Amino acid sequence: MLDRFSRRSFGRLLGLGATAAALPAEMLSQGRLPVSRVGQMRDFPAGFVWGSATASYQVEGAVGEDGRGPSIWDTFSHTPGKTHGGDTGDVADDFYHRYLGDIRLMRELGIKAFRFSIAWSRVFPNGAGTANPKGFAFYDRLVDALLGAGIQPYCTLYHWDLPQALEDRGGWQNAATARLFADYAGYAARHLSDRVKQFMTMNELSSFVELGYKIGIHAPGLKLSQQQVAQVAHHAVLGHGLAVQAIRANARPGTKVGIADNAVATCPVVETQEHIAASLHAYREENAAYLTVIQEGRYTDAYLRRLGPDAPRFTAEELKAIGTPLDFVGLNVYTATWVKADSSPKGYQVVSDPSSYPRMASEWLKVGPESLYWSPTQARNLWDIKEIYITENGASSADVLNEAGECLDTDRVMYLRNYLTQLHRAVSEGVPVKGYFVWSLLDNFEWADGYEKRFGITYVNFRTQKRTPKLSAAFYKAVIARNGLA
Ligand code: GBH
Repeated sequence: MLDRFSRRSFGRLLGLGATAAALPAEMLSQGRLPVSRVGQMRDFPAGFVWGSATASYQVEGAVGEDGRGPSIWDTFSHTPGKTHGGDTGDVADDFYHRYLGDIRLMRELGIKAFRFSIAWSRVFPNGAGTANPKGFAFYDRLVDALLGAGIQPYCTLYHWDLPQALEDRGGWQNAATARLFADYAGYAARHLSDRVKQFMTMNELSSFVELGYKIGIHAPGLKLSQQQVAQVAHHAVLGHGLAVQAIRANARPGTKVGIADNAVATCPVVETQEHIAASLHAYREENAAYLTVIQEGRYTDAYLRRLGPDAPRFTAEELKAIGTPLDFVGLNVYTATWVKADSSPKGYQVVSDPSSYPRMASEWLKVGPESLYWSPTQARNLWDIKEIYITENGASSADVLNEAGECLDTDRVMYLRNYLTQLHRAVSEGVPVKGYFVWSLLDNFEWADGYEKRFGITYVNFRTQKRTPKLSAAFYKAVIARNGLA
């Protein structure tokens, strides 16, 4: 048992801060704090899930094989002027044929879990109706190979590649899409849940709703009115909720259901009580149309007031479905949104960063490691979430192979090290983050940016399909091997 003095210095050594240092010794000894030996101050808890993530259209290629139907991203990427250099996902990383090699790559890095997504139009080429077993069989093979390599499969059901046949009937503007999504999700759960234990309904709802239907820079490339966009967002969260229910109704007992949401990661400009309180309030309001309604089963008053006549139309029954409790929440975290307290009725202000703010290779990717502390912390504090995963985190670099054939992406390593340090801070304080998925295993089709922006920890030569692990892969391998930072 530690005395009061040594408890305090022990706590300080562990970087636990004044609160933890003042905690009773029995909490430390009962292992309720993830304390470990001095010298291993940045350990993660035993069993922490170190993973990597990809998405169907970004890696698979093989768009015409085994009865796959077209998706909105085939249409969009083949429309002149929509993607960088006219790039498409026709071949991408050819993962459809090379997945065994890529699994070996993961194994070599010690990666313990792989987050992939299913292309809806491989399973239901027209979005609905009769399933296409030949298309679905790819995911059977993939899951079996992952398990054979000791890698846990985490399956996302929708990563933006809506079957074109459904877009032709209004896509997410049509509530029928939400119901058909649930049918497809139930089918996937029925056929995979003997082996897949973790499902995520959708990836980044605000991205596909707003980039696809409001700004028009992603598929299907529409610029709808505020009212129409609010309705699309409502159908997206409804599709999520109905899918949660369909997965539960069809999956084996013990299957866990969550989401991979890119909640706006509000961070206090300065870590004082007033700014922290403002940023917590901002987290709830800035995410009102997505994670907040999913967690609370209702839209916030401020959200409905702000939209006024443009607010979505909904029923009480729909809200109930949307709020179906989840087993875990997945957060995609890339960048920080800085918030300060102010005296407006809202009580907070989202700060516009100066033009000097540091960025990675993508213009939008402003560096904010604190987001990986604050996003899961805010979500836990607001909704008492019991299980959180970081379902994506990563960065684009201007990667090149040097004469020795290496890719020394020191900036990505710096980015990852700083973000993981902040994640460790959250875990040390008891925020229940169970795992982390780096985006991405491979350079891949970066949506409207085509192959111009690279997010992989593995360099891909898109002409030859040769894979070269980058310096960041060596870094990640070391993190996994020691279950923590140095
Ligand atoms: C995630 O999106 C996606 O889940 C993943 O598929 C993607 O490859 C990865 O991250 C890296 O981008 O052109 O300025 O309007 C992250 C959210 C959505 C952020 C698209 C950038 C375009 C911003 N991204 N957004 S802008």
